Amino acid sequence: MIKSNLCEILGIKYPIIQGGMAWAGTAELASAVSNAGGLGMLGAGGMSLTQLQEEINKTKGWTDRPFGVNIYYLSPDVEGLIDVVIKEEVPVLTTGAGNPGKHIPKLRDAGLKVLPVMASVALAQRLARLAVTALIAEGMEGGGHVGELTTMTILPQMVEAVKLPLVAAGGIADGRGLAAAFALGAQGVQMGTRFLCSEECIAHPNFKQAVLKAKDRSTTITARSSGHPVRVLKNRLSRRFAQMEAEGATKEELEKLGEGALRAAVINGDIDGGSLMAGQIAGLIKEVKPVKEIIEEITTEAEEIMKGMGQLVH
Ligand code: TUI
Repeated sequence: MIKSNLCEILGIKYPIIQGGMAWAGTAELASAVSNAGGLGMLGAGGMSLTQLQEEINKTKGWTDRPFGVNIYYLSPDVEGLIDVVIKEEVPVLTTGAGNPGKHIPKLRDAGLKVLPVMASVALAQRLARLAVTALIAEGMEGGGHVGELTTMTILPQMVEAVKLPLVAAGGIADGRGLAAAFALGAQGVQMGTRFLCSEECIAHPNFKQAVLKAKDRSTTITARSSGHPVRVLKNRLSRRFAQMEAEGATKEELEKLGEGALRAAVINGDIDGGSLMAGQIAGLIKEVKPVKEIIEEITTEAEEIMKGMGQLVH
């Protein structure tokens, strides 16, 4: 059985965290992941305070295991969302697309375990000094908001730079990815795209089918020039982004083009005009499966790979 320090720290069976996907990371998915032994996450990006409250209530009703909330730092009311998380005594918080530094003391005082998602070493070092629980190192293979480094390069550099448990994210969807993450020095993984294609995820079937149909080169990065690059499956919207950027569109014009597009993809299944956020590993995902099967297959496969690797040592 695969186990690591991360399991002890978070009180989970398997060292697998579900990416806190906006719109797709609802109570249905988060509770399924937690019930299957991973750490389920509610993606608060796009949620109002009341919606987050409702999703927390539902998750608590559907699982007795630990779960967390992901706060997207470009959300309009980050403070309000954090206050809901603290009031509800949610055990774990992850952050994305920004520097959570100013909130760390308050979150730690409230007893929360905080795992910021980081895409570069410098900010990770600053946060490590504020005594966060662990760091999630995310490579640009991942879906949605991304940095510039790959998982293969950011992980060992972060291992050298901080003395904290690390979680690998970006480009991981099977046991090979989990084993590779351990080899690079991580204590576990975070996966988004793989869980998007689970039975329990409420994402529209059109979106899931688009991921299943994806090949290795089916994703692209949009809106790089806005300062908020986002990895998506190529479609009409991504081509429109590329065209507008080539024509020198402003940050505001690009932001306007992206408004409501993630909701359109996840909820309405608009595969032409929606923002189909997904990682480069989409090409490996061939089937929508129950969360429990996904987790058990990945951990069993990683275990076999890691045992097999011993045979290479002479
Ligand atoms: O957050 C993510 N991925 C996301 S969030 C998201 S929601 C969304 N909705 C509409 C439009 C766009 C996105 C979809 N995907 N990943 C974690 C992550 N964080 N990747 C990179 C970073 C990051 C970037 C900059 C972390 C910190 C940071 O700091 C900048 C600073 O303030 O110094």
